[in-house]
Amino acid sequence: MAKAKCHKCEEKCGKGRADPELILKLDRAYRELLKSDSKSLMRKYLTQEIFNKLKTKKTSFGNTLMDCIQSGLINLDSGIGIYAADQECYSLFADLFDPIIEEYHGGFRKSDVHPPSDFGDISTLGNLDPKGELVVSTRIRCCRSVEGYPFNPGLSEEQYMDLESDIVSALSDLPGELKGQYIALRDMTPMQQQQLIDDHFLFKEGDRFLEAANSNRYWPMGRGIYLNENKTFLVWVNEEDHIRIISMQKGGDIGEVYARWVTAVTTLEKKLKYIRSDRFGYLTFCPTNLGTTIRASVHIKVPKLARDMNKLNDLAGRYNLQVRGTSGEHSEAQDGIYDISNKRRLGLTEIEVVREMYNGILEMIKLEKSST
Ligand code: ADP
Ligand code: DAR
Repeated sequence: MAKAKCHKCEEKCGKGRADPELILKLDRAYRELLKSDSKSLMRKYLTQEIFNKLKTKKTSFGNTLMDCIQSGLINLDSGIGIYAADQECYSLFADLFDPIIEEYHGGFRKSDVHPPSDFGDISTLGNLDPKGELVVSTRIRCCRSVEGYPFNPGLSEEQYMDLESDIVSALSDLPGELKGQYIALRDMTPMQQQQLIDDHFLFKEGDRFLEAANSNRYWPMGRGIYLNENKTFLVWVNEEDHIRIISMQKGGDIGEVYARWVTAVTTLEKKLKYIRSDRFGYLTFCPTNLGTTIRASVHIKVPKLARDMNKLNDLAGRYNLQVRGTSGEHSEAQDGIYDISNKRRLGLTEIEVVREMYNGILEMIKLEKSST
Protein backbone atom coordinates (compact mmCIF):
# COMPACT_ATOMS: atom_id res chain seq x y z
CA MET A 1 0.00 0.00 0.00
CA ALA A 2 1.54 3.30 -1.09
CA LYS A 3 1.86 5.84 1.64
CA ALA A 4 0.81 9.48 1.55
CA LYS A 5 3.58 11.98 0.82
CA CYS A 6 6.08 11.67 3.63
CA HIS A 7 5.54 14.36 6.21
CA LYS A 8 9.28 14.37 6.72
CA CYS A 9 9.70 16.11 3.38
CA GLU A 10 8.30 19.29 4.86
CA GLU A 11 11.64 20.99 4.16
CA LYS A 12 11.55 19.80 0.50
CA CYS A 13 7.91 20.72 -0.15
CA GLY A 14 8.35 23.76 2.13
CA LYS A 15 5.64 23.07 4.73
CA GLY A 16 4.25 26.14 6.27
CA ARG A 17 4.67 28.78 3.58
CA ALA A 18 3.16 29.08 0.11
CA ASP A 19 5.42 30.17 -2.76
CA PRO A 20 5.49 33.93 -3.51
CA GLU A 21 4.04 33.53 -7.01
CA LEU A 22 1.18 31.43 -5.65
CA ILE A 23 0.42 34.17 -3.13
CA LEU A 24 0.31 36.75 -5.94
CA LYS A 25 -2.05 34.43 -7.89
CA LEU A 26 -4.25 34.14 -4.81
CA ASP A 27 -4.31 37.95 -4.39
CA ARG A 28 -5.49 38.38 -7.99
CA ALA A 29 -8.10 35.59 -7.66
CA TYR A 30 -9.42 37.03 -4.38
CA ARG A 31 -9.88 40.48 -5.96
CA GLU A 32 -11.90 38.84 -8.74
CA LEU A 33 -13.97 36.91 -6.20
CA LEU A 34 -14.83 40.12 -4.35
CA LYS A 35 -16.10 41.61 -7.62
CA SER A 36 -18.15 38.51 -8.46
CA ASP A 37 -21.78 37.65 -7.65
CA SER A 38 -20.75 34.38 -5.95
CA LYS A 39 -23.13 33.39 -3.15
CA SER A 40 -20.96 30.53 -1.87
CA LEU A 41 -20.30 30.07 1.83
CA MET A 42 -16.59 30.36 0.98
CA ARG A 43 -17.22 33.83 -0.47
CA LYS A 44 -19.30 34.75 2.56
CA TYR A 45 -16.70 33.81 5.16
CA LEU A 46 -13.42 34.54 3.36
CA THR A 47 -13.02 38.05 4.74
CA GLN A 48 -9.97 40.15 3.83
CA GLU A 49 -8.54 39.57 7.30
CA ILE A 50 -8.92 35.78 7.09
CA PHE A 51 -7.63 35.76 3.51
CA ASN A 52 -4.49 37.68 4.53
CA LYS A 53 -3.92 35.30 7.44
CA LEU A 54 -4.36 32.08 5.42
CA LYS A 55 -2.91 32.90 1.98
CA THR A 56 0.68 32.21 3.00
CA LYS A 57 0.04 28.83 4.60
CA LYS A 58 0.87 25.40 3.15
CA THR A 59 0.17 21.89 4.51
CA SER A 60 2.75 19.14 4.78
CA PHE A 61 1.05 17.60 1.71
CA GLY A 62 1.95 20.80 -0.15
CA ASN A 63 -1.60 22.19 -0.40
CA THR A 64 -2.46 25.88 -0.02
CA LEU A 65 -5.62 27.97 0.32
CA MET A 66 -5.77 27.99 -3.49
CA ASP A 67 -6.07 24.19 -3.59
CA CYS A 68 -9.07 24.44 -1.25
CA ILE A 69 -10.99 27.34 -2.83
CA GLN A 70 -10.15 27.05 -6.55
CA SER A 71 -13.37 25.18 -7.32
CA GLY A 72 -15.40 28.00 -5.79
CA LEU A 73 -13.28 30.61 -7.63
CA ILE A 74 -13.97 28.92 -10.98
CA ASN A 75 -17.58 27.83 -10.32
CA LEU A 76 -19.16 31.03 -9.04
CA ASP A 77 -22.50 29.18 -8.68
CA SER A 78 -20.98 26.91 -5.99
CA GLY A 79 -23.09 26.56 -2.87
CA ILE A 80 -20.13 25.86 -0.61
CA GLY A 81 -17.10 26.68 -2.84
CA ILE A 82 -14.44 24.91 -0.82
CA TYR A 83 -13.00 21.43 -0.37
CA ALA A 84 -10.30 20.18 2.01
CA ALA A 85 -7.44 19.39 -0.38
CA ASP A 86 -5.99 17.16 2.34
CA GLN A 87 -6.78 16.09 5.91
CA GLU A 88 -4.64 18.87 7.44
CA CYS A 89 -6.66 21.63 5.76
CA TYR A 90 -9.49 21.48 8.31
CA SER A 91 -7.06 22.60 11.02
CA LEU A 92 -4.57 24.74 9.06
CA PHE A 93 -7.41 26.73 7.41
CA ALA A 94 -9.84 26.41 10.35
CA ASP A 95 -10.55 30.18 10.34
CA LEU A 96 -12.34 29.64 7.01
CA PHE A 97 -13.64 26.08 7.37
CA ASP A 98 -15.14 26.51 10.87
CA PRO A 99 -17.78 29.17 10.07
CA ILE A 100 -18.69 27.36 6.83
CA ILE A 101 -19.12 24.08 8.73
CA GLU A 102 -21.11 25.82 11.47
CA GLU A 103 -23.55 27.33 8.98
CA TYR A 104 -23.91 24.30 6.69
CA HIS A 105 -24.40 21.78 9.50
CA GLY A 106 -27.02 23.87 11.33
CA GLY A 107 -24.88 25.30 14.13
CA PHE A 108 -21.90 22.99 14.70
CA ARG A 109 -19.76 25.42 16.67
CA LYS A 110 -15.95 25.50 17.13
CA SER A 111 -16.48 24.08 20.61
CA ASP A 112 -18.70 21.22 19.43
CA VAL A 113 -17.44 17.66 19.06
CA HIS A 114 -18.96 14.94 16.86
CA PRO A 115 -20.42 12.08 18.97
CA PRO A 116 -19.12 8.49 18.84
CA SER A 117 -20.88 6.21 16.33
CA ASP A 118 -24.27 4.87 17.44
CA PHE A 119 -26.28 2.81 14.94
CA GLY A 120 -29.20 2.61 17.39
CA ASP A 121 -32.05 0.12 17.35
CA ILE A 122 -32.45 -0.88 13.71
CA SER A 123 -35.89 -2.35 14.38
CA THR A 124 -37.36 1.10 15.14
CA LEU A 125 -37.25 2.12 11.46
CA GLY A 126 -40.13 0.85 9.36
CA ASN A 127 -41.45 1.41 5.85
CA LEU A 128 -41.94 5.08 4.93
CA ASP A 129 -44.66 4.23 2.42
CA PRO A 130 -46.06 0.71 2.97
CA LYS A 131 -48.68 1.14 0.24
CA GLY A 132 -46.02 2.29 -2.24
CA GLU A 133 -47.98 5.39 -3.22
CA LEU A 134 -45.24 8.05 -3.27
CA VAL A 135 -41.79 6.59 -2.48
CA VAL A 136 -40.08 5.10 -5.55
CA SER A 137 -36.85 4.06 -3.83
CA THR A 138 -34.75 4.56 -0.71
CA ARG A 139 -30.94 4.93 -0.40
CA ILE A 140 -28.43 5.45 2.40
CA ARG A 141 -24.82 6.32 1.62
CA CYS A 142 -21.72 7.30 3.59
CA CYS A 143 -18.18 8.37 2.69
CA ARG A 144 -14.88 7.08 4.01
CA SER A 145 -11.25 8.23 3.58
CA VAL A 146 -8.59 5.53 3.99
CA GLU A 147 -5.63 6.16 6.30
CA GLY A 148 -2.25 6.34 4.59
CA TYR A 149 -3.55 8.14 1.50
CA PRO A 150 -4.06 11.87 0.81
CA PHE A 151 -7.47 13.09 -0.22
CA ASN A 152 -8.43 12.83 -3.87
CA PRO A 153 -6.47 15.76 -5.39
CA GLY A 154 -3.24 14.62 -3.75
CA LEU A 155 -3.34 11.07 -5.08
CA SER A 156 -0.72 10.10 -7.66
CA GLU A 157 -1.78 7.68 -10.43
CA GLU A 158 0.03 4.92 -8.55
CA GLN A 159 -1.80 5.79 -5.32
CA TYR A 160 -5.18 5.73 -7.12
CA MET A 161 -4.36 2.19 -8.30
CA ASP A 162 -2.97 1.09 -4.91
CA LEU A 163 -5.98 2.50 -3.05
CA GLU A 164 -8.35 0.79 -5.50
CA SER A 165 -6.63 -2.54 -4.94
CA ASP A 166 -6.67 -2.12 -1.13
CA ILE A 167 -10.42 -1.41 -1.21
CA VAL A 168 -11.20 -4.20 -3.68
CA SER A 169 -9.36 -6.75 -1.55
CA ALA A 170 -11.38 -5.60 1.51
CA LEU A 171 -14.58 -6.06 -0.55
CA SER A 172 -13.55 -9.42 -1.99
CA ASP A 173 -14.76 -11.63 0.84
CA LEU A 174 -17.93 -9.85 1.98
CA PRO A 175 -20.49 -12.38 3.22
CA GLY A 176 -24.10 -13.17 2.42
CA GLU A 177 -26.18 -10.68 0.45
CA LEU A 178 -23.21 -8.24 0.33
CA LYS A 179 -21.28 -10.66 -1.92
CA GLY A 180 -20.70 -9.18 -5.36
CA GLN A 181 -18.31 -8.04 -8.07
CA TYR A 182 -16.06 -5.01 -8.61
CA ILE A 183 -16.03 -3.41 -12.07
CA ALA A 184 -13.22 -0.92 -12.78
CA LEU A 185 -14.34 2.10 -14.78
CA ARG A 186 -11.45 1.52 -17.19
CA ASP A 187 -12.88 -1.93 -18.00
CA MET A 188 -16.44 -0.69 -18.68
CA THR A 189 -17.88 -0.09 -22.12
CA PRO A 190 -19.41 3.40 -22.53
CA MET A 191 -22.85 1.75 -22.81
CA GLN A 192 -22.38 -0.27 -19.63
CA GLN A 193 -21.20 2.85 -17.80
CA GLN A 194 -24.13 4.97 -19.02
CA GLN A 195 -26.66 2.28 -18.11
CA LEU A 196 -25.31 2.10 -14.55
CA ILE A 197 -25.51 5.91 -14.29
CA ASP A 198 -29.05 5.98 -15.73
CA ASP A 199 -30.05 3.30 -13.21
CA HIS A 200 -28.72 5.62 -10.44
CA PHE A 201 -26.11 3.04 -9.37
CA LEU A 202 -22.91 4.63 -10.70
CA PHE A 203 -21.57 8.14 -10.14
CA LYS A 204 -21.80 10.66 -12.95
CA GLU A 205 -18.62 11.66 -14.81
CA GLY A 206 -17.04 15.08 -15.32
CA ASP A 207 -18.50 16.99 -12.37
CA ARG A 208 -17.19 20.51 -13.02
CA PHE A 209 -16.92 21.30 -9.30
CA LEU A 210 -14.73 18.24 -8.71
CA GLU A 211 -12.82 18.93 -11.95
CA ALA A 212 -11.94 22.43 -10.73
CA ALA A 213 -10.87 20.93 -7.40
CA ASN A 214 -8.34 18.73 -9.22
CA SER A 215 -10.06 15.52 -8.19
CA ASN A 216 -10.66 14.04 -11.64
CA ARG A 217 -6.99 13.56 -12.53
CA TYR A 218 -5.88 10.27 -14.18
CA TRP A 219 -9.59 9.49 -14.80
CA PRO A 220 -10.72 6.65 -15.08
CA MET A 221 -7.67 5.02 -13.43
CA GLY A 222 -8.41 3.67 -9.93
CA ARG A 223 -12.14 4.39 -10.17
CA GLY A 224 -14.93 1.83 -10.19
CA ILE A 225 -18.00 0.33 -8.56
CA TYR A 226 -18.72 -2.80 -6.51
CA LEU A 227 -22.25 -4.22 -6.83
CA ASN A 228 -23.90 -7.14 -5.06
CA GLU A 229 -26.07 -9.50 -7.08
CA ASN A 230 -29.33 -7.70 -6.30
CA LYS A 231 -27.77 -4.23 -6.89
CA THR A 232 -28.95 -3.23 -3.39
CA PHE A 233 -25.41 -2.82 -2.04
CA LEU A 234 -22.86 -0.70 -3.91
CA VAL A 235 -19.43 0.75 -3.19
CA TRP A 236 -18.00 3.61 -5.22
CA VAL A 237 -14.20 3.72 -5.38
CA ASN A 238 -12.29 7.00 -5.81
CA GLU A 239 -15.05 9.27 -7.09
CA GLU A 240 -15.19 12.34 -4.83
CA ASP A 241 -14.04 10.42 -1.74
CA HIS A 242 -11.93 7.29 -1.43
CA ILE A 243 -15.05 5.19 -0.69
CA ARG A 244 -18.83 5.63 -0.82
CA ILE A 245 -20.76 2.77 0.88
CA ILE A 246 -24.33 2.59 -0.44
CA SER A 247 -27.44 0.56 0.41
CA MET A 248 -30.51 1.11 -1.76
CA GLN A 249 -33.68 -0.58 -2.98
CA LYS A 250 -37.06 0.08 -4.56
CA GLY A 251 -39.84 1.19 -2.23
CA GLY A 252 -39.81 2.89 1.16
CA ASP A 253 -38.51 0.20 3.52
CA ILE A 254 -35.76 2.29 5.11
CA GLY A 255 -35.49 -0.27 7.93
CA GLU A 256 -34.19 -2.86 5.47
CA VAL A 257 -31.95 -0.35 3.69
CA TYR A 258 -30.51 0.83 7.03
CA ALA A 259 -29.92 -2.72 8.35
CA ARG A 260 -28.00 -3.64 5.17
CA TRP A 261 -25.98 -0.40 5.35
CA VAL A 262 -25.05 -0.98 9.03
CA THR A 263 -23.93 -4.55 8.27
CA ALA A 264 -21.78 -3.35 5.37
CA VAL A 265 -20.20 -0.43 7.25
CA THR A 266 -19.40 -2.48 10.36
CA THR A 267 -18.00 -5.35 8.26
CA LEU A 268 -15.78 -3.10 6.12
CA GLU A 269 -14.41 -1.15 9.08
CA LYS A 270 -12.76 -4.36 10.27
CA LYS A 271 -10.77 -4.44 7.03
CA LEU A 272 -9.89 -0.79 6.31
CA LYS A 273 -8.57 1.93 8.63
CA TYR A 274 -10.42 5.21 8.10
CA ILE A 275 -9.35 8.81 8.72
CA ARG A 276 -11.43 10.00 11.68
CA SER A 277 -10.98 13.14 13.80
CA ASP A 278 -12.18 13.62 17.39
CA ARG A 279 -13.87 16.86 16.46
CA PHE A 280 -15.35 16.13 13.03
CA GLY A 281 -15.86 12.35 12.99
CA TYR A 282 -15.05 10.81 9.60
CA LEU A 283 -13.03 13.27 7.50
CA THR A 284 -14.13 13.80 3.89
CA PHE A 285 -13.01 15.83 0.88
CA CYS A 286 -16.03 18.13 1.09
CA PRO A 287 -16.95 19.76 4.44
CA THR A 288 -20.63 19.12 3.75
CA ASN A 289 -20.04 15.40 4.25
CA LEU A 290 -18.18 15.42 7.60
CA GLY A 291 -19.31 13.51 10.69
CA THR A 292 -21.48 10.48 9.99
CA THR A 293 -21.08 11.35 6.27
CA ILE A 294 -24.58 9.89 5.79
CA ARG A 295 -27.00 10.99 3.12
CA ALA A 296 -30.28 9.09 3.53
CA SER A 297 -32.66 9.80 0.66
CA VAL A 298 -35.90 8.85 -0.98
CA HIS A 299 -36.86 9.19 -4.59
CA ILE A 300 -40.37 10.48 -4.02
CA LYS A 301 -43.30 11.86 -6.04
CA VAL A 302 -44.78 14.93 -4.35
CA PRO A 303 -46.69 16.58 -7.23
CA LYS A 304 -48.79 18.85 -5.00
CA LEU A 305 -45.92 20.09 -2.82
CA ALA A 306 -43.73 20.51 -5.92
CA ARG A 307 -46.16 22.88 -7.56
CA ASP A 308 -44.14 25.64 -5.89
CA MET A 309 -40.44 24.70 -5.67
CA ASN A 310 -39.65 27.54 -3.29
CA LYS A 311 -42.31 26.21 -0.91
CA LEU A 312 -41.04 22.64 -1.32
CA ASN A 313 -37.48 23.71 -0.48
CA ASP A 314 -38.66 25.80 2.48
CA LEU A 315 -40.78 22.92 3.77
CA ALA A 316 -37.87 20.48 3.42
CA GLY A 317 -35.61 22.97 5.22
CA ARG A 318 -38.04 23.04 8.14
CA TYR A 319 -37.32 19.33 8.68
CA ASN A 320 -33.56 19.74 8.01
CA LEU A 321 -34.08 18.06 4.65
CA GLN A 322 -32.62 18.96 1.25
CA VAL A 323 -34.21 18.55 -2.21
CA ARG A 324 -32.18 17.38 -5.21
CA GLY A 325 -33.21 16.37 -8.72
CA THR A 326 -33.77 12.78 -9.86
CA SER A 327 -30.13 12.25 -10.82
CA GLY A 328 -28.84 13.68 -7.56
CA GLU A 329 -26.79 16.79 -7.04
CA HIS A 330 -26.93 19.54 -9.67
CA SER A 331 -29.77 17.77 -11.55
CA GLU A 332 -33.44 18.47 -12.25
CA ALA A 333 -36.43 16.32 -11.37
CA GLN A 334 -37.59 13.92 -14.11
CA ASP A 335 -41.16 12.52 -14.15
CA GLY A 336 -41.89 14.44 -10.96
CA ILE A 337 -39.43 12.35 -8.93
CA TYR A 338 -37.44 14.30 -6.33
CA ASP A 339 -34.44 13.16 -4.27
CA ILE A 340 -35.14 14.33 -0.71
CA SER A 341 -32.57 13.64 2.01
CA ASN A 342 -31.20 14.74 5.35
CA LYS A 343 -29.05 17.86 5.26
CA ARG A 344 -27.32 17.45 8.66
CA ARG A 345 -24.68 14.69 9.05
CA LEU A 346 -22.32 16.23 11.62
CA GLY A 347 -22.95 16.50 15.36
CA LEU A 348 -25.53 13.71 15.34
CA THR A 349 -25.16 9.92 15.64
CA GLU A 350 -25.94 7.61 12.73
CA ILE A 351 -29.37 6.67 14.08
CA GLU A 352 -30.19 10.33 14.85
CA VAL A 353 -29.36 11.37 11.27
CA VAL A 354 -31.49 8.62 9.71
CA ARG A 355 -34.32 9.21 12.17
CA GLU A 356 -34.30 12.95 11.39
CA MET A 357 -34.74 12.07 7.70
CA TYR A 358 -37.34 9.38 8.51
CA ASN A 359 -39.48 11.75 10.60
CA GLY A 360 -39.16 14.58 8.07
CA ILE A 361 -40.16 12.42 5.11
CA LEU A 362 -43.16 11.05 7.05
CA GLU A 363 -44.30 14.64 7.70
CA MET A 364 -43.85 15.58 4.04
CA ILE A 365 -45.84 12.52 2.95
CA LYS A 366 -48.66 13.56 5.32
CA LEU A 367 -48.61 17.10 3.89
CA GLU A 368 -48.61 15.83 0.30
CA LYS A 369 -51.61 13.58 1.03
CA SER A 370 -53.53 16.34 2.85
CA SER A 371 -52.83 18.99 0.18
CA THR A 372 -55.64 19.85 -2.25
P1 ADP B 1 -24.41 11.37 -3.34
O1 ADP B 1 -25.71 10.77 -2.92
O2 ADP B 1 -23.33 10.36 -3.34
O3 ADP B 1 -24.10 12.59 -2.58
P2 ADP B 1 -25.70 12.32 -5.77
O4 ADP B 1 -26.61 13.26 -5.09
O5 ADP B 1 -25.05 12.73 -7.03
O6 ADP B 1 -24.50 11.82 -4.87
O7 ADP B 1 -26.55 10.95 -6.06
C1 ADP B 1 -25.82 9.87 -6.60
C2 ADP B 1 -26.74 8.94 -7.34
O8 ADP B 1 -27.63 8.33 -6.39
C3 ADP B 1 -27.62 9.64 -8.37
O9 ADP B 1 -27.69 8.81 -9.52
C4 ADP B 1 -28.98 9.66 -7.71
O10 ADP B 1 -30.01 9.59 -8.67
C5 ADP B 1 -28.94 8.39 -6.89
N1 ADP B 1 -29.88 8.41 -5.78
C6 ADP B 1 -29.86 9.23 -4.69
N2 ADP B 1 -30.89 8.93 -3.88
C7 ADP B 1 -31.57 7.89 -4.44
C8 ADP B 1 -32.72 7.13 -4.09
N3 ADP B 1 -33.40 7.37 -2.95
N4 ADP B 1 -33.12 6.14 -4.94
C9 ADP B 1 -32.43 5.88 -6.07
N5 ADP B 1 -31.32 6.55 -6.47
C10 ADP B 1 -30.91 7.55 -5.66
N1 DAR C 1 -20.34 21.53 -5.73
C1 DAR C 1 -19.79 22.02 -4.50
C2 DAR C 1 -19.91 20.97 -3.39
C3 DAR C 1 -21.25 20.92 -2.71
C4 DAR C 1 -21.47 19.66 -1.89
N2 DAR C 1 -21.53 18.46 -2.79
C5 DAR C 1 -20.60 17.50 -2.81
N3 DAR C 1 -19.56 17.49 -1.98
N4 DAR C 1 -20.68 16.54 -3.75
C6 DAR C 1 -20.47 23.35 -4.16
O1 DAR C 1 -19.82 24.14 -3.49
O2 DAR C 1 -21.61 23.54 -4.58
